[in-house]
Amino acid sequence: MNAALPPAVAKELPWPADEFEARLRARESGYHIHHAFNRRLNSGALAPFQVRGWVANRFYYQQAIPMKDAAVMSNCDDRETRRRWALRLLDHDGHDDFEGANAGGIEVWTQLGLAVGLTREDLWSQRHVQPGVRFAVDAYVNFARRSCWQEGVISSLTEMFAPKIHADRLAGWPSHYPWIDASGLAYFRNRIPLAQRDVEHGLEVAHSWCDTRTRQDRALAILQFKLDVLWTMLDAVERAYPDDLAEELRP
Ligand code: AHQ
Repeated sequence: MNAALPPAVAKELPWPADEFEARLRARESGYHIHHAFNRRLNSGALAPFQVRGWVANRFYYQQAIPMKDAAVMSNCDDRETRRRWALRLLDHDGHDDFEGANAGGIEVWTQLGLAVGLTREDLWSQRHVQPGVRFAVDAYVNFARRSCWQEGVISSLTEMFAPKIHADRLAGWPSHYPWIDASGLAYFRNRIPLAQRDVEHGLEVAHSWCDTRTRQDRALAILQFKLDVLWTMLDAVERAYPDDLAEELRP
């Protein structure tokens, strides 16, 4: 706080960049890595049907990401930003021959689905998607459609916290879930460097856009909205797949 200015003026000044970023990063405490369902998932406490339920529901999020990113692009009048942002769509939808390393993250997530015992149709039919997951993901896509591109970019900054959650899966799943073929974990391995690249771009935009305290506060509110999207998804998945779910209802 700037002591030389009257409090009413000082509290309207933007925080210095490092303090603003520290406040963004402090929201990690609300990241879905701390959700009870994720803690059970990454500690090996879940049964195969519960892992399958999570994979099938997260597929709905993954397949929505390119539509969210296209919405951000559609609002963006800056070619330099579009050139960088376009990489995100290719990362998920694939490019060139769409084979192997060019297949894209949605296809690699499909491989995770097959590795946990789901069929391609289980995923692409969306038959396992829970209402709460659908509503949370759709809220994210619609946010990107109706927001300025800068706020759309800021909403992706939950990925500041993603490398840790991917690393937890890579470290724990092979021993916790030996029934899952290790090749199915490729998505998590692939995503870590991409998340780091994307966060670098997202923070550049956040710092240049948030040149007032009002915009900095707005950025924190947007990040909280996206944290709530991810948290709500796990609430819905946790509720859908209790330990005592009847056998015939298990994915
Ligand atoms: O696999 C994930 C991914 O492709 C993205 C894109 C990014 C965005 O644009 O909002 N966020 C994101 C995330 C992915 N995986 C999540 C996970 O827990 O595996 C984390 C999620 C995120 O932190 O926003």
